Amino acid sequence: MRIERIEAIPYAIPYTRPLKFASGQVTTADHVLIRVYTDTDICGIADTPPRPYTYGETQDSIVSVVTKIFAPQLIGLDPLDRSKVQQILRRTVNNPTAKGALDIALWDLIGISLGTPVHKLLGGFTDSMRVSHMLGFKPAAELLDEALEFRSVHGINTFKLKTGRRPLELDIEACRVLREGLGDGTEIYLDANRGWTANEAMEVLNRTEDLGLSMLEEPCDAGENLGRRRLVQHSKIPIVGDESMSTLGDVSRELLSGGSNAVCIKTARSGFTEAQQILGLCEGLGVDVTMGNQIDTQVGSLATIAFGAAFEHSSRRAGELSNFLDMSDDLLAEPLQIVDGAIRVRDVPGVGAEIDPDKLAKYRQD
Ligand code: MUC
Ligand code: MG
Repeated sequence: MRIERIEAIPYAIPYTRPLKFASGQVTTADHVLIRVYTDTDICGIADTPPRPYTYGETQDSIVSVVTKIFAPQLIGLDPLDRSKVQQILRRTVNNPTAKGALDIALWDLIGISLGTPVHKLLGGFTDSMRVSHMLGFKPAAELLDEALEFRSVHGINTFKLKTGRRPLELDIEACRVLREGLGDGTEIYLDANRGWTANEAMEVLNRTEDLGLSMLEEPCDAGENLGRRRLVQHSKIPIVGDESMSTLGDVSRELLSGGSNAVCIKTARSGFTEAQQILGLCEGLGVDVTMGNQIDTQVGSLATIAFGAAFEHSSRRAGELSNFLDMSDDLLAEPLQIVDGAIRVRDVPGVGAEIDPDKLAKYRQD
């Protein structure tokens, strides 16, 4: 089997519930659908979310790097030669979601060619993942209404609250209102997307100590080395690295230097191959992981589920898998279902992201 052709299709689907956070906001999913075709007519699929404020990628840059830099080097290769593919992708710096999507599309077509679901090829640990829902910036009362709705309608009992606002009281108040309204049996953790300084984050942790928060993600810029290390040393809850550690090298550097002591794994930027290496590193070091969300579509969320469910270490915690519900539509032919707070893997060959051709025709921008 040889890679014959690679497509990068820009498309745009509006959000019904735009998400705002400390580093940016999304109102439309201006993503890129990647399709890798082989000489056997098998095609692998993946989604890329451009996040200029996180990785410097845009919809145009993703289309360009995939079609002009990566496709010419990958065409003709056997998709099973995954290390060769990785070597080629690594030769170009940055562009993490473009690389991640190419890797996922290759795993997808390998799974299809073997007639095997990718979650089984990767590890086959379980067949579903508990769901954590991400709450964007909103007044505290609206946050609580959204969380209560997601808990009663979808059975979701874990929430990641976007924080990193100033004055700090805004987020402290939101934490308090959520805890009081949701009760002690609901997991709540925070993601500041580098919005605070390390000292501000310390103050928030001190002032929310009684609220039973479980983790704090990217409290400040990881470049604030000493402050961040001090925070990690003094915090009673794990300090999770997300955008400060988008490669295996970054993860090892941040863990070893004490910049974080838990890791958010995102298949959108690491693909399955590097995500597996990061997971192994974390497991070996005794570091917790969360399966994160790049504000993914259903196509992207399905990839996170396939990976997260494949291993014990990645399926322990609830994965961030529900923000596709904030979109007005999606490309997936058969919508994802959250039942009793969990999503099942697709028991079909590959990752299982079958695209609805009419929806793609409607939303594509090229
Ligand atoms: C997160 O965990 O930081 C924010 C932007 C994005 O693409 O993903 C997030 C969620
Ligand atoms: Mg994050």
